[in-house]
Amino acid sequence: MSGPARPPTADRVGRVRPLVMGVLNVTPDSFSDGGRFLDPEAAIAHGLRLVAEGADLVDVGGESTRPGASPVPPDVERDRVVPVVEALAGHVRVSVDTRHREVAEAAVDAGATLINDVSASLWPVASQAGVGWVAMHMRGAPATMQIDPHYEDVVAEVADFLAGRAAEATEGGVGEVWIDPGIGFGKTLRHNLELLAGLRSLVALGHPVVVGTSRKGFLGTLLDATSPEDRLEGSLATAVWALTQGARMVRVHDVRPTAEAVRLIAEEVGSP
Ligand code: HH2
Repeated sequence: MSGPARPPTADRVGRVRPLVMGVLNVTPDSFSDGGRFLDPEAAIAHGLRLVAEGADLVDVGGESTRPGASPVPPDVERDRVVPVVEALAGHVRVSVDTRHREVAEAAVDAGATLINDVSASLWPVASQAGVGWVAMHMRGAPATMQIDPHYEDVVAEVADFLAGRAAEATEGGVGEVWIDPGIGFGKTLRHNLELLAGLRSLVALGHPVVVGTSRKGFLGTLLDATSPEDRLEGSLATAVWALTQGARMVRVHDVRPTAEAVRLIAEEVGSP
């Protein structure tokens, strides 16, 4: 069983419009929406709301990967995501946000057609199932990744890592490979900014780039916004920045304003 894979939407001059991936965390502890959608009915209702607001994909996750988060046993994670994926897959393209093979496999069986993989290791599952794969860069593991991350040249190191994983996956038969710099995953504020400034180096690798800055802590630091809900302006500004640098998809909590901003820059400002 697989969900309807929406074809890329071309704008009126025939270019492919960037995509908006809506975040749906079926967890008690995600940094922004944790605890709000642990009940499957609430999660499904929110997923449908994201679709109505303009999400091209809904990204369903059952384990928080925020800095310091404790790992979740894969069977618990699987039981959280599967009913939600199953219910949403008939309405929208669904991705599963996981670093566990068994969860990815179960979600694909339930209708997910994209594996959003913060461990950048699950391409064999995508290859086997004939679905897409997102390789995200993370330094270390969520529990410890923010303890003094260090790079000589963060943009070059992240680009090298993603190029390697994407090449492996492509050779391994994955037809749709996305790459993601993993904003906030084992990175300081400066690393995050350098990656955003250097996004074109990732775009130049030739794989579609997805970027997730939505409501993240570095925006709180920069804009003095303690609560994740107060980071909309920073989330929108960085999403638009990423798209103007060539990213093809943004992963966001605030779907309606982002979808409006995307439409505005892709269809109006970008093609007068
Ligand atoms: N960020 C988060 C989770 N998954 N996947 C990709 N591809 N890119 C990202 O930047 C990314 C991601 C973290 O955000 P969130 O899911 O809202 O929080 P939590 O990990 O606490 O559930």
